Amino acid sequence: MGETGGRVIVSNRNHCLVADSSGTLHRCHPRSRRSPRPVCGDRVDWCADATAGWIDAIQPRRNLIERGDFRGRPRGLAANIDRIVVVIAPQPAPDALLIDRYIVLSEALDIPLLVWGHKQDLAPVTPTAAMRALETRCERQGIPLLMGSIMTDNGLARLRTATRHETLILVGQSGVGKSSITQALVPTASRRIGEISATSGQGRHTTSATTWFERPDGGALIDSPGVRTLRLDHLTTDAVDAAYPDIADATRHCRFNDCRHGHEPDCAVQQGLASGAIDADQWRRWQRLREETSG
Ligand SMILES: Nc1nc2c(ncn2[C@@H]2O[C@H](COP(=O)(O)OP(=O)(O)OP(=O)(O)O)[C@@H](O)[C@H]2O)c(=O)[nH]1
Ligand SMILES: [Mg+2]
Ligand SMILES: [Zn+2]
Repeated sequence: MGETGGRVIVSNRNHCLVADSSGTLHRCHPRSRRSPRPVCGDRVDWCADATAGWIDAIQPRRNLIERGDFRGRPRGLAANIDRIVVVIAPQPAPDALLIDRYIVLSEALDIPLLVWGHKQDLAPVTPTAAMRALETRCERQGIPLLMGSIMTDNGLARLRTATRHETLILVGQSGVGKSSITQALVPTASRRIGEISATSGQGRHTTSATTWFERPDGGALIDSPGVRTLRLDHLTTDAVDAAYPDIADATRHCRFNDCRHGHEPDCAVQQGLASGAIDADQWRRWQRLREETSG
């Protein structure tokens, strides 16, 4: 029996779990070793008998989020996403370079991004300098930056409203609260995780697999495992420039086309750094990500 329109909700190395139209999970395998590997969020044609299931085809993707593996080769993480939600918290402290990596990814794929400042019950009364820099950055680049927590009533209401009917992927460091947010936005999530464990034979505490959940008010939410970094070797320097519009703009106003922005005369970047128009930390991160993506 063949079916269309299944949703891949988890994809492992050798199999994936497909939710059929009624939400029931089926463990499915690719037809062969060379078949393209489905990722979380894929729509697939699939079939199953009493003992096993197979993926016949992956339906065309609207987009595909990839990150570099340990050698920098792109690996699929999730597909068909409306918005990347970068979750940060006072604890563990935000990593500005990691946030920038997600901004670059969002520019490269043209997927809107939102920064969610979580665990506000733990936030200091006076925002840290890093937090203020992020606020300025988001404001200048039109990136929504919202805050809340699961400890306060309606703490996630702004996130829910700002992303109504969208398919979100929650990303960020381990322990910032992605799974807690998932649980708050999708009350059936823990039951679902139980079903996934039963079907795939794995238990879990911290999130170990990128997982799709239907949101009760429409749209979907993908919870992903926490990361330390996000390799972007497979992207181009254009995506980095798009994520740092102020710096990219300055580099176009240097006197020399091949300016290396060091000690050259009339370097617009050095002038911007001297006047404070360009943030020195941001400049170092731009250099680092340009280097990584130009190889
Ligand atoms: N104070 C406070 N703690 C929170 C809040 N939200 C979550 N936590 C706690 O933060 C810890 C980590 O939460 P998780 O949701 O597991 O974090 P995660 O981002 O899914 O972590 P990984 O799966 O490892 O990536 C847990 O102990 C939560 O109870 C919050 O709003 N305020
Ligand atoms: Mg988690
Ligand atoms: Zn220059």
